[in-house]
Amino acid sequence: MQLRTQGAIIGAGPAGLMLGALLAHRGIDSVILEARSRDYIEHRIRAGVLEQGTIDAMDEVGAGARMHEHGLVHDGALLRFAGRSHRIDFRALTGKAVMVYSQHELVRDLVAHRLAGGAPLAFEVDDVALSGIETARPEVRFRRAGQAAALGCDFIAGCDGFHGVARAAIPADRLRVFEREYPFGWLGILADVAPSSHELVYAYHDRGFALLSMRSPSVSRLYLQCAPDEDLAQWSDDRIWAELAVRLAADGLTLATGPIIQRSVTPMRSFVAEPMRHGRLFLAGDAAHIVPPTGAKGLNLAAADVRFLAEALVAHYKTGRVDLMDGYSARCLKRVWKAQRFSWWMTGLTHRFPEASPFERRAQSAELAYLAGSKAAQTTLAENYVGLPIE
Ligand code: FAS
Ligand code: PHB
Repeated sequence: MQLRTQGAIIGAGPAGLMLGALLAHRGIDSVILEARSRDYIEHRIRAGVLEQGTIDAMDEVGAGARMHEHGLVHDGALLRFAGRSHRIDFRALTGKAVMVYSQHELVRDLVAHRLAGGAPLAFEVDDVALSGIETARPEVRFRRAGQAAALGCDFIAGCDGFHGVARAAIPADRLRVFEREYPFGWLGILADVAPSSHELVYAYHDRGFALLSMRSPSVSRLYLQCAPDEDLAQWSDDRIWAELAVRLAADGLTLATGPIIQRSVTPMRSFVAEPMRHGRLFLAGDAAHIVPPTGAKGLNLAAADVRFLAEALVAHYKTGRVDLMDGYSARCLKRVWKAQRFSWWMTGLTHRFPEASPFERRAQSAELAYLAGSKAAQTTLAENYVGLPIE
């Protein structure tokens, strides 16, 4: 079956869905091809913090109603170490806030918005293959329900995440990869219990990092630093709660516990593939970069990429301009590398590195203490956390 569209989008995660919505909003048609089922992507628990730019994009396309209804606006977060909490007041330091709203809810909103608008979104496709990306007539071949199809298009957006196929379509000698593996991962849980703090708590402890986050006033999301290949079978509910209680202990906090309804281990890496464009193929989101989730940047970087890409494609179709397309990769990478630096710094500040020397441990403690007492240091953290201005 031969199909035709202006933009072929591979992947229905936040990047692909938001790109499709931004393009549709400006009258440009696209087809989104997703490997998984609708149910799977709408229940995949991942990120939880939205920057204002991501919120604005949801509002721009008209998919923000549920986000504003259920999202939790947070004016600050707590940094906890040596048994004490220190509040970083985002609103006072930057005039901005963030919103806690689960990625899978944002995906659900964008899927509903896409389907309501009648734009094509194909689930459970497989054997996706790109061709002609160095020509003016690129093509995406795929199979769905046993039927082979070919989608002719003007452009392909590789929004298929770190393990997708789009990045691999760029010749290896044209791609430069930068990466760092961390000697730990995060054991994450979703628990049916009210959060023990109204704001996120990032905790450094000699036993390792812990994060208290949330999804609603009655559902908590918590993480603890673990080995990158941690065996979840070794972690009973009681053991998880006991370890979180030790690492998050401070100021007499009592950690409320409850039924754990989801658990996973996420390895930690920093990764950037340059450039983010090759011919008619544009990479966006995790297909091009991965950050350690400590800075809550992954989802928000994906949103920024596709806002830039949508702007470039709209300018091309409406005015014939190609400069924004030609400048897409450089513009994204400026933001990506600042987010990489912040995420790497935030991870280094709050995690226990097994190979750290006694000197490095003292220096880490001193940096935490300096941050606790310095408005300038807290402003630096806050302006990166709430999201740097779009350039
Ligand atoms: P995604 O990976 O979300 O979406 C890619 C989509 O492409 C998927 O739906 C996939 O099924 C599809 N796909 C893949 N290959 C395909 C193919 N060949 N054909 C068609 N479709 C294909 N970020 C945070 O900020 N905070 C967090 O706590 C956090 N936790 C995370 C936990 C995990 C386990 C992972 C993997 C990531 C986490 N992230 C977190 C980062 C995450 O939120 C990403 O930044 C975000 O999902 C990026 O969105 P996309 O670029 O759309 O990629
Ligand atoms: C989350 O709520 O899942 C979350 C929040 C902040 C982070 C990472 C994850 O830095």
